[in-house]
Amino acid sequence: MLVQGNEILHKAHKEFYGVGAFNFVNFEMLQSIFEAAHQAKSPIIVQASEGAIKYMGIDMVVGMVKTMEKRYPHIPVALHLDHGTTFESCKNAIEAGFTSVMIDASHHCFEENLSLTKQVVDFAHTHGVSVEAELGRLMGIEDNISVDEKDAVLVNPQEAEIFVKETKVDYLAPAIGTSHGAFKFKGEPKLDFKRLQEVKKLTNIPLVLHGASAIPDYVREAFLQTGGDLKGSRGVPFEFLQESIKGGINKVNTDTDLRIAFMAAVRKVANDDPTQFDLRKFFTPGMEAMKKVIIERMQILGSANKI
Ligand code: PGH
Ligand code: CA
Ligand code: ZN
Repeated sequence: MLVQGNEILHKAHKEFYGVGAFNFVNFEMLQSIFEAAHQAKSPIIVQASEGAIKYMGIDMVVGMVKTMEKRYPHIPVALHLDHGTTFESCKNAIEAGFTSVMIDASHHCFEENLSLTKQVVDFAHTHGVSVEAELGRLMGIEDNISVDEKDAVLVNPQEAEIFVKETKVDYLAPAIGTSHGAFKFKGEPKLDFKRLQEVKKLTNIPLVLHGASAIPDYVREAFLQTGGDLKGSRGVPFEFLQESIKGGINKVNTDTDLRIAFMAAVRKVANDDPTQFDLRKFFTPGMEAMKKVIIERMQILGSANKI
């Protein structure tokens, strides 16, 4: 059932678990996410970035999700715009049928981020759609980074409190040291859990972790074994994901893990049988590989068996 983001995340917030927000760029990813949710009995958020919307067309994005939610009516699902950059982009998504949008204005100054977020919230709430915003910059932090440097890139908890009060945003992504993609940390992984707890205490709303892919060893290995190159890749360890959830994270954004798992399986078919050109022979194992990663994640985040 297609529901607004709040419906899924308020429950997660109250019961202290995390819900995977999985990016998709095609039917295969979407199908894997729904099938995993079905098997793990988990609610889901499916999200499309502006790039993904450009790639598929917004009518296709919404059409596919509406078909899937009919196919799996027992699964609570929200359709979310990931990293919306403008008011128009959020408005288009809302009018097309998205039930949740992110306005990402965190690269602007605090006042501009606040006023743009407020504008999106005012519009979204009159349409029954939930809104996510971001504070701070997504960036790895290292042990030897100074307090000043940390303060320059990570969320400021006092600002977060003001921001949430003034904008009435539904959920917030506080930067605590993660980044997008396969190369999140140069040395040992490090996140600012104290800052996270502080933000949770002062805002008391669902919080979002971006750049939350773990790149589990078996996924990296599968990619490397096919001749792929991911040298130096490092994700957010599972223990860190669980620690984040204890600190108040409820929406856990995941894209990279799915891409690597899928492409490792596709590469394997290509290597094993150079004569193969039936797309389904590549994509079926790709979907199986993604599904495994997603189910494992649902168990780790605590959203499994919540429906
Ligand atoms: C993400 C995805 N999407 O908004 O934050 O992060 O690259 O870690 O999957 P990953
Ligand atoms: Ca941002
Ligand atoms: Zn993100």
